[in-house]
Amino acid sequence: MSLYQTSPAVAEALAQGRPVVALESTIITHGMPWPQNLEMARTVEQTVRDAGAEPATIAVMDGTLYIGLTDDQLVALAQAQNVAKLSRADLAACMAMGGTGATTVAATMIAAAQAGIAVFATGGIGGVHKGAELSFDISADLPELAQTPVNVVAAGAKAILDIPKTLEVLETQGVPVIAVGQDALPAFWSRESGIKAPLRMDQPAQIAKAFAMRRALGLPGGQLIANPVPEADEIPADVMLPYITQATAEAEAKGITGKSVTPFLLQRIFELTDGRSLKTNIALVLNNARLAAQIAQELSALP
Ligand code: PSU
Ligand code: MN
Repeated sequence: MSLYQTSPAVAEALAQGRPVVALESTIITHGMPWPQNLEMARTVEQTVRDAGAEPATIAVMDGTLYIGLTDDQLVALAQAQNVAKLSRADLAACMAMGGTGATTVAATMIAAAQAGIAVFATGGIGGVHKGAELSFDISADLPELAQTPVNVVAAGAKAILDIPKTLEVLETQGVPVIAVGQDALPAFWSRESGIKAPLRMDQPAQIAKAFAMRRALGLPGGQLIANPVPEADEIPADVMLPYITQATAEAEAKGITGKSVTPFLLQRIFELTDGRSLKTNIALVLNNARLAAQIAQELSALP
């Protein structure tokens, strides 16, 4: 029995050496409300196809790790209740026990690397949470970037995180953090975080070449590609700040910890902004999908 099940379209693209872009599923089950989550999942797949690559949404359903989901599976996942949120620690356990779970950035990277997919588009990665010096809440996404060879295209780090600490951990772990088209690290809903990104590359070909160079040097791990949300869709940082502060205070008051923190904050910010944060979130995911498809094309064109 094989370790995972690849959809026919993804298997064919991989066999022909055509560009493939991995997509995560936690953003569907824990990152956005129904029914916008399903609409986003379908639109992001179509955006990858329109940009010349094959999308591979990744999830565990009834114990099987799927690389590429059918539309029926997407519909089922988007509506499912009590789906597990799978990271490095629980991916194998969920598969062993026949469970159903959505993959985070870390688990999606692991699955993508297994299947030979080197580019992955998402919204935002997990990072170092505010107050981590007391809570120790640091996402498993960060060490994953240091050890699994996948390019993760995200809109920077969310301002619900401690961005300077997140950058420090990424630097310690040896992860290239590459801003695209600007010097500043983007801050998810906002284009500007006020912090300069460690690296800047404006061409997908440069990003692909840097990834290939790491491999040639025998360096493990991937790259974090920080792609700013389009200007028309951004919410400026000063507008977001009070909502983030309020949601963070509520999470603390309610004693929300561990895996529940990020989903709680995203849901509260969605409510506090009357849905505006969700529109921006969807726009930046689509923008990341387009860039990821370009990087995948450049990678598959390398010798
Ligand atoms: N950021 C988003 N939406 C999401 C997530 C992050 O804007 O859905 C998800 C991703 O799957 C990410 C995970 O890998 O949250 C990080 O969770 P944690 O902070 O518990 O590691
Ligand atoms: Mn955490």
